[in-house]
Amino acid sequence: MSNVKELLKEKLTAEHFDRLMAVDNVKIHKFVADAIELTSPERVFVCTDSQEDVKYVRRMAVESGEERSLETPGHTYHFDGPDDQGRDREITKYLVPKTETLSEALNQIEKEEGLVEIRGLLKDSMKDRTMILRFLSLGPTGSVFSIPCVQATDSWYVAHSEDLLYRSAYEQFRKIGTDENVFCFLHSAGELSENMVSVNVENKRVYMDYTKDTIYSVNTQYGGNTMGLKKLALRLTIRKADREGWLAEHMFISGVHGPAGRKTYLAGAFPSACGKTSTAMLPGESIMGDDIAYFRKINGEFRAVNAESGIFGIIQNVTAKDDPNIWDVLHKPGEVIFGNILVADKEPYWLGMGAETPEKGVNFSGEWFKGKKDAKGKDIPLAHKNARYTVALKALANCDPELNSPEGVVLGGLVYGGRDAKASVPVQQSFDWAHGIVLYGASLETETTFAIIGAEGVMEINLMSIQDFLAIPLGKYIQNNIDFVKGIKKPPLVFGVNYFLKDKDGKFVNGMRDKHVWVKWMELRVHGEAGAITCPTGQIPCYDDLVKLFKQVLNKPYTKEDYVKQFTIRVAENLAKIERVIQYHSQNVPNSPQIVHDTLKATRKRLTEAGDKHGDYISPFDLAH
Ligand code: GTP
Ligand code: SPV
Ligand code: MN
Repeated sequence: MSNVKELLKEKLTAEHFDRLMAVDNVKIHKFVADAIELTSPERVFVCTDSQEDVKYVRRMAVESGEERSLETPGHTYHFDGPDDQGRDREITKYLVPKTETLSEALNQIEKEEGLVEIRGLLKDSMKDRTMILRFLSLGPTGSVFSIPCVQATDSWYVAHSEDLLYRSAYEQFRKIGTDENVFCFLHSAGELSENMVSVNVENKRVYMDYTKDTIYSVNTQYGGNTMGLKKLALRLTIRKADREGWLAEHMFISGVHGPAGRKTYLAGAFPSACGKTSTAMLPGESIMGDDIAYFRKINGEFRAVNAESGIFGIIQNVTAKDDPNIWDVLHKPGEVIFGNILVADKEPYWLGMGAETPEKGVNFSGEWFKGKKDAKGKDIPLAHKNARYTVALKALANCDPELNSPEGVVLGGLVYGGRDAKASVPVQQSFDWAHGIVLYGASLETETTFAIIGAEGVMEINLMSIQDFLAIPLGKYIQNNIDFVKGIKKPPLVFGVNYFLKDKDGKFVNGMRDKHVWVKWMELRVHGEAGAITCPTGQIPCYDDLVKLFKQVLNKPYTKEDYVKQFTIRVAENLAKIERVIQYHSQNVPNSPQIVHDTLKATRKRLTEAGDKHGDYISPFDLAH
């Protein structure tokens, strides 16, 4: 590029050129000039933090046809194409320079080859369209946690969603240094159909140039593939956190209320569609975040912020009874974007909403009617399982007041959980920090879900629920977690949960709301106010405490039969799982820390010994003495 400023001056109107120049940063100017040269937009809209600009983006999302209005004021809906309904692992790749190697477990392509490919796909992609430029912050603005990000996109829907999900930071950008590094995201939805969905699905690509902290995304609209600040940024952030000595995690943060007005913050990692939002959304507790958390050590404390400020949440099974907080937001005037739901008479419907649903309407497949089949002859459901809603956290009555606090909150506990039908008990606490990181985090085994394109229900190891986003050696990442609490006065306790344990007949052993009891138990444990029974994989709750908590939290009786069914240690299933984890680490994590191997072997020994003594299924009552 000959002269960046000249090119920008030529392509932008005077007003928007001035807006961009007010952000005096070399990387941004170069990125925008290159993006314009590559994609050839008709015009460039530099979005500031002003209400006027934000309203304009919102209006254009509807005028462009990417979103349509629903009956309730402020509510809109958007569809992604039938093959664009979730994150797509296969087409998401790291651009790796010839001189470097990246863990084989990570999807990658040689950098020059990948750049040629994706830049070829982006060439002239914005002809006749507007390039929207947004300046946003990951983490609260004006904080040690903040990461400045620039999004360039031709999708008003993406720009609008990011307004609900992230902190607008144009004013912050005006203060950054000319050489400061920022994350840059370039997205084009590519060619669109009459229904305004990306049509070039075979050319869908998300390529990540971590050497430049720049990510390209094309021929897709689904949020997880397009909104730079969501999972695209997380890959870059994990590398940055690794360099700088902090942690970026796929975790919710929630303020759990304890006795006498006490509030204890918990953070938790679950793979996609395995329980983060549902846990963070528990009625009566306060929600600080539901997907991405950053942790730093500040003055010997373990402090956490939410990278985001909104929710892109799964709407399937959201009911008035189980999820009153979000139900309320989804039914009253205010800004909500529904994605991939069913619309009939300008009202939204979804799977498992606990209400009657219409026989026909419009969904991601176009006009829909009950019994409609796809090209392969499979029934098309009324809405996609991965249908989602997008709202700002501040729209929720129970949004945590510390959401934008620059120093974040002190964490009392960490939780790991996956979809494990067979082995893990519903809730347990580790013996210590490293034990929990290894046995509940680095050993997390889970079923694949509808949030990711591909087969559902396949068991896989998903380290700390973050494996899709890890761009550093897996063993290094585990070690960083283990080391993180050095110098922390009161490290968080570590818990493992499993909301998806099933009985012999394939039925879940717990109800949807039981998790509320588990988090209340954790809250008490953090303050030493509940007992526990030692079992081979950790410490489980005592029956009497659960009786009290079920009564207090859910006003439900809790029988000894419930307890035995849920907390019986399934020795053979746990041993089989440990074997798979041991094998996984020895095959796929060449630099897995020694403590991982030691902890897994010690667990195997504990399980074997307990099995020899008590048999294959150990009632928790047998462990109590
Ligand atoms: P991402 O946004 O993809 O990262 O997912 P998430 O971890 O936030 O998942 P979420 O909490 O939205 O839960 C996903 C699915 O799990 C929903 O379809 C819920 O209905 C289901 N689910 C949540 N909790 C439970 C539970 O306790 N039991 C059962 N059986 N299903 C649950
Ligand atoms: C996930 O898949 O973990 C999500 C949704 O939170 S996405 O935006 O697709 O990443
Ligand atoms: Mn997620």
